[in-house]
Amino acid sequence: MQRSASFEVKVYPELWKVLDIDIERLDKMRMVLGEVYEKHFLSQENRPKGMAYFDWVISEIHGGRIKEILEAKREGRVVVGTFCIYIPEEIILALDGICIGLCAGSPGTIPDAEKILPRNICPMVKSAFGFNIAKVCPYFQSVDFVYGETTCDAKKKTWEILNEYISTYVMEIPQMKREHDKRLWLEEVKLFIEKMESLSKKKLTLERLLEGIKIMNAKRKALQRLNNLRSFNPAPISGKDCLLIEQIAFYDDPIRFTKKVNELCDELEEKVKRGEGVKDPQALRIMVSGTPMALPNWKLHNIVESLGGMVVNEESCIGTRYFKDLMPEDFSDLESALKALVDRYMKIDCSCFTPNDERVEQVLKEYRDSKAEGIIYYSLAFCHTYNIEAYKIQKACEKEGIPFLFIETDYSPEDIGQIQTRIEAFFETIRERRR
Ligand code: BJ8
Repeated sequence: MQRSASFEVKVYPELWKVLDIDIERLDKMRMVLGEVYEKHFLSQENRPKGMAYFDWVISEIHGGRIKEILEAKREGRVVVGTFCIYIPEEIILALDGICIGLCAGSPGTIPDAEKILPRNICPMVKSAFGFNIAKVCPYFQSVDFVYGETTCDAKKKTWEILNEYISTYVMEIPQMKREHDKRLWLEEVKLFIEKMESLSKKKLTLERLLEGIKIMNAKRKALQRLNNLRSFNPAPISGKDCLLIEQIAFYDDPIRFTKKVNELCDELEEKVKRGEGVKDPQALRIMVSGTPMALPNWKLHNIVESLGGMVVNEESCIGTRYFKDLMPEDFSDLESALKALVDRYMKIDCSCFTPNDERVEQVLKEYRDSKAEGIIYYSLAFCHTYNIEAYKIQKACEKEGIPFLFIETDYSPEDIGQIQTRIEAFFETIRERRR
């Protein structure tokens, strides 16, 4: 095993062997991850002290958390791998399970996937699939099964093939939000409960569900608190660090994660009181809107912040779409709690829905709340729904006089220079407005 520079993503060869990991390859990947992390995260100036916990989480990404998960499995807890924020985590937690959002943000596993999947589909789907077939993700190797969904064509057809490698269940997500669509989804949620009950050998009760709801509400409130602090100028934390926390939210222990995010927010509130920020108050404030950026996809944030901008909001599933809506906590029976759960999840404004006009309103609201000065609309290549929906968002931005830039990209570094040039020109238009 090689050693990286000063920041090291820890090695766990014995554990990896038990999990049937391609050890040599994972070792190379963790070296690259360590170098990239050191370069882009640890080099930032005025970084809050509370980020030390999240640095530790990354250093333990291939072992520490895996050990916790395997220990939980030994206690009979069910571990579910997911790829979408429509999978109701409250239910998994209520039945004592663990929910892990699986890795899907690396270009390194795409060539593996392209041996089986077509090249011209979303890089997130290919990356995730590649992680599994190349056996380089300790999380994939640890989950009991994967719960996929029918949100987009690339995903739903890939699940059929993924099921040949790892047990994959699919939840049907309606594509409209009429009353009968909600009824259909409630039935799907009930099938999910049945599946979880049979594996966990536990029965979902109202009390259990309320426990799950409270854990998730606390986690979402902590993330809301963090996001709200970015609206101050100067912002007390960088966009890169916030994106990292939003990514870690999908696999860390939820109770510990919530505590650490709140501790970080305590520190940031003090910084705000003292008027301290991570960058000059003149830094351009940019909101990012669009497709999720799965770990370790930091490409756009790196470009924006290396050019002197500051990302102040992610209108994305790895961002506000995950935490903007809470659940009520007072129910008299399980059925009404499940109906409220359906209502909460149907507020997610993913572009796979039609019509999806509430997203337009939400983007404008988040733009105002975050005190951004321009929107970069981010779409992964071949994501048809987000790509097409850019038209409506752009039109709304033009009407409101909001500077708007559309970027369609994948995980490769090849277009970084071109994106930099476009963002520099975009920054210049924002500076013009300031004059
Ligand atoms: S709720 S955004 S997490 S589906 S995989 S749709 S990028 S082509 S991720 Fe998503 Fe759930 Fe919606 Fe959110 Fe496009 Fe790629 Fe499909 Fe994607």
